[in-house]
Amino acid sequence: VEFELDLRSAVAEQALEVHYQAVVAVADGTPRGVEALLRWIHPLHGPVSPVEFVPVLEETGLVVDVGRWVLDTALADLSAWRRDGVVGDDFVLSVNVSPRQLLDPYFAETVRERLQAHGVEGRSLLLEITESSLLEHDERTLRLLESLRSLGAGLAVDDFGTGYSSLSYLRSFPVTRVKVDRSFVAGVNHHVGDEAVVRAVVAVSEALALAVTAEGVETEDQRRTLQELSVAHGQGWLWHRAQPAGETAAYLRAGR
Ligand code: G
Ligand code: G
Ligand code: MN
Ligand code: NA
Repeated sequence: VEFELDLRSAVAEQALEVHYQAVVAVADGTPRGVEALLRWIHPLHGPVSPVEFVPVLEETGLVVDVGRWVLDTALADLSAWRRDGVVGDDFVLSVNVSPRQLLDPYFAETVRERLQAHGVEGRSLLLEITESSLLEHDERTLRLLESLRSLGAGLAVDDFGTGYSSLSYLRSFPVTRVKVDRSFVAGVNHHVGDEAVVRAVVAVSEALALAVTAEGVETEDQRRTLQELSVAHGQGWLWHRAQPAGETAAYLRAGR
């Protein structure tokens, strides 16, 4: 309860921050985009992981307002980077969307309106949804995802492979990208099963014309294997840890 109160005041006092992790070409490390990641710097406890507080945002419904703020902040940063020549027109901003946000009847309208306000085309935005969002799939979710697609936005399934019935979701929902969960990337050179999963995800994605991003790439060995497996995009500490907008801009500039 105290945690929840702290979180409520953090939201009220704008103590949350949006940091960014680069998404790069696996082949040569060229930045292709960033993922916006929420951070909470607690006045006493220091940085608190979103793994701990995003569920609380979800339960309290705060995630709807916070999510809107993340989207707005990230689009403002993208727009500034474009203006300053830090990134080109084909650079893509990824924003995480929680299951609760997909139940917000104004979500698609918010996205449309925020894109317009910042002068960003839909195709420059990738919305990351979890498998569990699709688990609660119904006609309404499907229509929402279709309206997001009609804005031009991409849709990625986050943490892919950690849920279940994943393959049928890829066919039933209008997703454009799959993010291979970092647990598979971690073992890709040492566990035959992990390599097989990545290989299978790439094969299915090719068949369904979906793009693939590998998460949690930490070593050159992993990078090389992912390149051999034809994974085009990657994220991870090998290239870049999430940082505030200013530091991220410097990274992006240097990597062009
Ligand atoms: O950076 P990492 O520890 O930073 O993120 C942990 C988890 O928190 C990830 O699964 C990520 O999807 C989630 N997360 C980070 N930022 C956001 C956000 O803005 N909205 C939602 N819904 N989840 C987020
Ligand atoms: O949305 P999502 O679950 O994908 O958020 C990304 C999470 O993965 C964040 O918690 C982020 O800090 C974390 N992360 C990003 N790169 C790496 C990495 O190379 N290794 C590990 N262990 N975690 C990472
Ligand atoms: Mn994500
Ligand atoms: Na993920």
